[in-house]
Amino acid sequence: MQRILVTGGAGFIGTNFVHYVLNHTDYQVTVLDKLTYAGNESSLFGLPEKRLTFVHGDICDSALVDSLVGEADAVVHYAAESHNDNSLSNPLPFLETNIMGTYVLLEAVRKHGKRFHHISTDEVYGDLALDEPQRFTEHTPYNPSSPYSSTKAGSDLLVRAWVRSFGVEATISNCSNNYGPFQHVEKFIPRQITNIIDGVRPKLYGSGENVRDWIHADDHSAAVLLILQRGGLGETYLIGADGEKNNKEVIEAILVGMGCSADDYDHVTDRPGHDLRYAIDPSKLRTELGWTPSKADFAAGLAETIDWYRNNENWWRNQKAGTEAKYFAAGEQLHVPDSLGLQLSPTIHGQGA
Ligand code: NAD
Ligand code: TDX
Repeated sequence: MQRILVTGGAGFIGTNFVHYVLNHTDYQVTVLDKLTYAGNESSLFGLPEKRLTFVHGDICDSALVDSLVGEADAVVHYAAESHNDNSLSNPLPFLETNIMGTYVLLEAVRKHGKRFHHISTDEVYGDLALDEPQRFTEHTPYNPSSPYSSTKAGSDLLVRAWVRSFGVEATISNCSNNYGPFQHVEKFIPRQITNIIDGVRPKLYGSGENVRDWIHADDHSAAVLLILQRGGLGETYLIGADGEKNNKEVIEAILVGMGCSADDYDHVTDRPGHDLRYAIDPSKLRTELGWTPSKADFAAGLAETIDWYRNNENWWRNQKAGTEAKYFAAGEQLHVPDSLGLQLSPTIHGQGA
């Protein structure tokens, strides 16, 4: 393998993957990215220019995709509309990019006979009860809840159909919640870190009992590279680092890690259809491909991530006001879950949700 085409390489996880590949292989990388509100070309600045080509374009542009796929040996497909809350207010771009964009890529790899790796999410499996002992496996039935996760599920099924019907050489990975540097401030962890930097209280949806299975983006990248190099064609691999935590625990850890009191946050309106719990059983990846996470210490990874946002304000500052305005326009309000029996508390510096 000489050249890989990375779609969505200016987004959070794609960027981390491009950094990882350039640091750990001798591959050439071409990034294809539309630079939506979530893409940031500056995340790729400073990487070796001789090994990295950036193409500004849309994965739905079949002529462009055809020519870039023709020049590559393999495609790793990260590009997507990725935020559940946005999919609730405007689902259409999710159908266009996640479904149609994946279709365009599949037709190109089919035509050119190229290796394809599709990046997906654990959310395709729906959610689990808090006390459910079985975690998600490659055999869990699909049961997506949101417009976002249903379009990701649809894209996975397209990949499987192109493998079976046309013999496309593809693999799929479904990963749990990522955290680390370069994540847009709309997402849970960076939103709270940057709120605290701005003197605004963090915002917890509902009661905060919802559980996410956190993995550092570098561990995700290492797993994807391994699957690309050694994964069985047509196979699906679940990626997770045994990192289950509820949202309340995470918000408290961020507050304490930033020198604030653990209860200095607001409960706000819950997300409609909010999935209760995700949890990955990564046994197949561990036993068949020998993957192990090297950044599974969440406290250490979180401290590193807090430092990154403190030291890179120029990277996130111009996303922040627009993101908070979007939450406000979507109707986010202070809300105390009945079960907590708490009083509403004022926000730091008088700023509300
Ligand atoms: P992100 O929103 O940060 O980045 C998405 C990138 O795709 C952006 O750079 C954007 O400009 C680009 N893009 C969007 N539409 C495009 C189009 N039509 N053509 C070309 N580029 C386009 O997303 P992320 O969090 O980095 O997620 C990347 C992938 O990983 C997605 O497929 C997502 O479903 C999957 N995933 C994410 C997580 C997570 O925790 N964030 C977990 C599991 C899987
Ligand atoms: O301000 C917030 N307060 C809050 O309590 C935000 C933004 C989120 N939350 C909650 C909702 C979720 O339970 O935190 C949890 C994580 O939220 P997100 O960061 O929006 O992630 P999630 O909805 O779990 O989806 C993520 O993981 C799976 C990614 O955004 C998806 O792209 C990926 O597929």
